Amino acid sequence: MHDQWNRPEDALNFIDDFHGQPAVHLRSSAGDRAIVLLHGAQVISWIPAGGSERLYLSPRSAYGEGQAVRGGVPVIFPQFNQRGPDFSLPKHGFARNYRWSLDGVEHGPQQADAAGAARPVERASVRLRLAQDARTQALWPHDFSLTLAVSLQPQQLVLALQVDNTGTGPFDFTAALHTYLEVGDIAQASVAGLHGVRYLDAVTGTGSVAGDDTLHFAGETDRIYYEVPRPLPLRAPGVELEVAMEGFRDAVVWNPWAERCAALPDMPDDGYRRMLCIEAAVIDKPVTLAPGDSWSGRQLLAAR
Ligand code: TA6
Repeated sequence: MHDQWNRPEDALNFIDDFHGQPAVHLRSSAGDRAIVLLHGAQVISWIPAGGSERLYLSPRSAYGEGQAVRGGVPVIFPQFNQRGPDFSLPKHGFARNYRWSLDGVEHGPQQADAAGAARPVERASVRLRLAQDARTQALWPHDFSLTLAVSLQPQQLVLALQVDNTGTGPFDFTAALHTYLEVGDIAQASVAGLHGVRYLDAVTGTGSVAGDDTLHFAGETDRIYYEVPRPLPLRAPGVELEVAMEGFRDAVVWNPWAERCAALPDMPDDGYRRMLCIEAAVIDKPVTLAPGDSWSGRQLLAAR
């Protein structure tokens, strides 16, 4: 399992506390920084070198066993929202609600400088893992291994999710990286690259094909874009970001707007103004995994 990765114990050097939760702090030599909670394997901060925070994290989020953190990058598995394969599962599955284990860290070939002092490295990565236990079996009777590798690169954050079927029967799943991005002012934000992409408007329940290339925001938005063929550039005041994905065929764009946001107990009433979710997802066609098979998908966030 640990190939080029260092042993999990090495990662303990990078662990600190964040709202009472163990969190891995990654830093590259160029000065890029990220924080990843063991809870949910949730990235809750990404600051490219010389830049500002790119992820939105609610100041009213809960932190604790069985709870979902509101912001950063929640990992959604084995079901997106209530959209298949199993309606009895909790909304958005269970992966975001539990603490994952540390599977390894990658912190470069040589860490010490001439004086023997530790120095940060060009790339920094952490890998976390979740497998079935009594709690997951009670909700979803399958054996699985879920691995999230978080790689901090110059001006880029790469999240790679792998699902392995470690059991004796097949299973289906839908999944997402439910990425909350900081946009400063949602009324001035836009997402491009959508022309000709088929989508479901989950607010109205209607399907359509995007006529415009660029989506602007003036109210509640909850859309699932199917088979997205190209990266999606996000623009907002002080924000230029490209959101790309591999393996994940679908993308979700979500902002709850004022009324729904006010109804969320873990969001400030005006929190919707600063956030936009652009999610890498696999929803339309659930993935079926035979025993021994695996699936993987990546979301790549590049600061411009
Ligand atoms: O990805 C969009 C969505 O499915 C919305 O419908 C909205 O409910 C959102 O996820 C957040 O869900 P949560 O369970 O985290 O409140």
